[in-house]
Amino acid sequence: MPGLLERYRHIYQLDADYPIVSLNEGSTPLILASAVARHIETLYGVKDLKVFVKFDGLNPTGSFKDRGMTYAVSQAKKQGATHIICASTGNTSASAAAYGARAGIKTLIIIPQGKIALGKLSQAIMYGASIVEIDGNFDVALDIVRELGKTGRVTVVNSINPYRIEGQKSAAFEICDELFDAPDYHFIPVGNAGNITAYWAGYRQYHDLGKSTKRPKMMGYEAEGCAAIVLNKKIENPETFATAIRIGNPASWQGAVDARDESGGDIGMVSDDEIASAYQFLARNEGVFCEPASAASVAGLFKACQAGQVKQGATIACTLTGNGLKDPDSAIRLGEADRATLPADVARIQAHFGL
Ligand code: AN7
Repeated sequence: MPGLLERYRHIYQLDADYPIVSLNEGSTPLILASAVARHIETLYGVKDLKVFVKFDGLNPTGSFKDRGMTYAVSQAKKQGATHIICASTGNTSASAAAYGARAGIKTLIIIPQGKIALGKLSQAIMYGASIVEIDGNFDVALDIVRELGKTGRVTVVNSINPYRIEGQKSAAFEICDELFDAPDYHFIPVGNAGNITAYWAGYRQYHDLGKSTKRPKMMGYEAEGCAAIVLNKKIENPETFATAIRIGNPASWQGAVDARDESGGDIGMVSDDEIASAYQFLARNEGVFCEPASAASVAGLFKACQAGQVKQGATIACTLTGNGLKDPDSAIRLGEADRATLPADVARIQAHFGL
């Protein structure tokens, strides 16, 4: 498959000479999650759900950020930018650095020190970005990026750049194309709230174009320790082990509220324990290894079913925003490891496995 700007060129209406910077992002699998549906029926009695996970962790840099970055960096290139800059909890910086490298544009990154999953940091290093770690959280880093953007010498590629949201809409197009209609509910993690804003714009646009008969209820989930939108106040010291969504003052706050209200959906919060348990459930029962923040969507689905918010027989899409390999530390810390160290001896190993 070509990248998403090529795939949806008719919607993005790009000129023939538009300089697309692509790593063939998008077209990620929409995987039927029948173990999730069975679990919900057993625990909460909601029957006949068709649950799909949109595994955006299978993008070129391992997260959904590539969908927006292909467009933001293409546009930066078109405008002759020499530098792009972003604040990040990790995935945006990995993606920006990759597309920057591909475009021949220098990438500058500001990240909270010690709060970036190892895989993401390794990506930014390998792609050759210039990295500054600060003694401050993502929200502080984004404020600094906004200030540096005002110099006019760098192009900001955080989701305050409208091309990011435009590119990320494509995930909603793909889901509708594959299901031949929109789902009834869409569950998604919420950090800076760009992605929920983008999906809602995508679902609206497809509906307006007559490509779907309905629009889903948008169900967004923040981590409990940084639930700014749910609590309707900025969180000064956001905390969660799902570092990707460790954000206390979401830039697209209003977009998330509009998505919720216009779709008749909800923004809720899930605890670190609920996130960790969905994270494990997906790996052990579906064979899908996403990163912790991504599992907030499925944790939210469990919670909404328990609360009676989901109708029997519904079609449900859950975005899994990032790849589990991004954060090996969390996997090794939280996975229920069945591990042993034994001598290299057939009999001993046979006995250990009970064969
Ligand atoms: C895996 O990389 O904000 O609500 O700087 O990496 O659109 O912010 C990451 C966010 C969910 C939240 N899941 O999406 C960044 C950054 C994963 C993420 C989110 C992020 P938004």
